[in-house]
Amino acid sequence: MTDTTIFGKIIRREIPADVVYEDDDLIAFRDIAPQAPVHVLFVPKTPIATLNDLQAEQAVVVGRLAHAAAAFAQREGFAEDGYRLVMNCNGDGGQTVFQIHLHLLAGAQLGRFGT
Ligand code: IU
Repeated sequence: MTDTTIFGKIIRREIPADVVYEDDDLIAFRDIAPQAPVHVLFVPKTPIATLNDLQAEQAVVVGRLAHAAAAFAQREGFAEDGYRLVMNCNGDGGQTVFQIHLHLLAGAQLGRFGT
């Protein structure tokens, strides 16, 4: 199945993005509307609309996103200072693009989260 979202277009290079990492399983690029000095999205190449659609046998997909984000933080030198990983799900979670993705936020003392 093909990812029909904007992120699918980025994966297929149909639209540009500031790609910072890619491998067979995922792509990572800078968010166009950054919410922190560093704001990178880690997106699997497997189409999965929301976390609610993640099957047990696909759980490793999310693990790969987290591992790639941690590796990026270490490469970029801010792993020790810290960072935040966020996944939004559906309306109340604030999800706007329906291909699962992990937000990496860093580069400043982040505020507490919630409503
Ligand atoms: P959300 O978790 O679905 O709300 O996050 C979607 C993110 O995708 C959001 O932070 C947007 O700024 C970002 N984004 C992007 O980086 N490039 C795009 O072309 C589009 C959205 I559309």
